[in-house]
Amino acid sequence: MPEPGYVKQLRDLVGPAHVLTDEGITSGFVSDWTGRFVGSTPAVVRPADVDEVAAVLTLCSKHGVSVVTQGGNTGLVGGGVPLNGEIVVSLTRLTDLGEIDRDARAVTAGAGVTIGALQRHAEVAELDYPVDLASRDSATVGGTIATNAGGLRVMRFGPTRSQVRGIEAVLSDGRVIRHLDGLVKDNTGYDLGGLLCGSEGTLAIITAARLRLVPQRPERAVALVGFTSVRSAIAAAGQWSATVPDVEAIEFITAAGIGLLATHLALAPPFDPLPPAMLLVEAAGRTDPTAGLAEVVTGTDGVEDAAVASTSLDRHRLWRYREAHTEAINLEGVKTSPPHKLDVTLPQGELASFVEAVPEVVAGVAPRARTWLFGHAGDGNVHVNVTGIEGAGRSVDEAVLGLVASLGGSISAEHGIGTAKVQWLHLNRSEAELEVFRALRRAMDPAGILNPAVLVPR
Ligand code: 2HG
Ligand code: ZN
Repeated sequence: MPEPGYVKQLRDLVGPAHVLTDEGITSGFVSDWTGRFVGSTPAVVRPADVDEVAAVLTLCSKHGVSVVTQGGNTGLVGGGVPLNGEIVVSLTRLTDLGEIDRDARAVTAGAGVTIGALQRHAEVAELDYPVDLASRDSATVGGTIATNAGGLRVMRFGPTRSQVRGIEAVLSDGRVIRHLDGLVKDNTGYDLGGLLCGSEGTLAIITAARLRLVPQRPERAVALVGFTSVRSAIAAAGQWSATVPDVEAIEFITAAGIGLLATHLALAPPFDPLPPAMLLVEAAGRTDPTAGLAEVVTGTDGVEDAAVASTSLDRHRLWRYREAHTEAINLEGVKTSPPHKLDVTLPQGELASFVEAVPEVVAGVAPRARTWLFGHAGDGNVHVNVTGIEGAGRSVDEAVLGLVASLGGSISAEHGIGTAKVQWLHLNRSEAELEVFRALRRAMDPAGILNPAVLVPR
């Protein structure tokens, strides 16, 4: 295919080295990590700063060229890859990290800064960026804001939206909106930073943010606790969110998931015999939480076995049982077909029934599929991963997400809608709400070039 004329202009704007067109090089930008979403692009553009992002968007608006914005490309719902031949605007060069304001406990970070780099930067000032997730060393500030990422500590600190105190972003016509003072109290009209959280690249390109930091909690303890049943594990998660002192994560895993870790990653199971369901709970504070955590665990109904860790090495060893799930499921997907990932939230009172029901619901429409369940039990978020789906993807999504909605849950707890769940958004959002979404898109992106296929497609 001949190169479109605007590609040369893009080279003039950001420098030839930062417009990638060779398929061997762009291949890493056109598909997602699971291999489920694969697109193509005439060019991957890598601007260096907000001014270059503005120049790129001005040009793309003028030519009606659609763009997909990409951070660390760790998204799981097909929202960050060019499925319709869009240009990819990759923000990984926007890595400025400002000085930490210790009094205000805040910092300004470029969109391309990884969550891991931000955490390490905060650590020097004895602070912490409270959003944490397994993909911390690839996921970026911009991407996690655009998807309002949740992760492992939402129950204590809230999702990304709760950390954003100010935003800098570029509208599709190249105008820059910048509100980075980061005052804790600031009622000067619409909260544009809040609006961009979860906007999935459809309203503007986020280039930097003022982010809240929290004091470090240097004393930590982790327990991996086996339960006699899924129901008792989930009941305990509900209780522990109120009773474990300084609790910051309660994660749910199953015996089947542990089996998968053994098969694909040679990870030895933590218990023998293996209980059907397990919770991994972490508490962290200024004083050692180990005794308080152990006391609550010991007094909980349905506990079959437990391992408690205080040293960093042992805590990481226990966390691996939870964090390695995504990797092991991906390897299973390579054998069968890429997993469908349905990140859903249920009201706490419905969580156990949902977890018990969902494998059968999947089997009803895809008999050869396997359902893997794990997630953030402390905030009601289960990750339903389905492998071996063989052409039944739509029926599986419909059955699982329909069940979620019927129980009063959300079809996306933290990954977003992307392109994968567009047709199911009506399960959670009324026509009036969707019309407001469309109106916002028209107002902020009149040219209709920003992630056109995502959320509420143009
Ligand atoms: C996690 O909680 C991520 O580890 C990924 O949200 C979940 O792989 C998944 O489905
Ligand atoms: Zn998650």
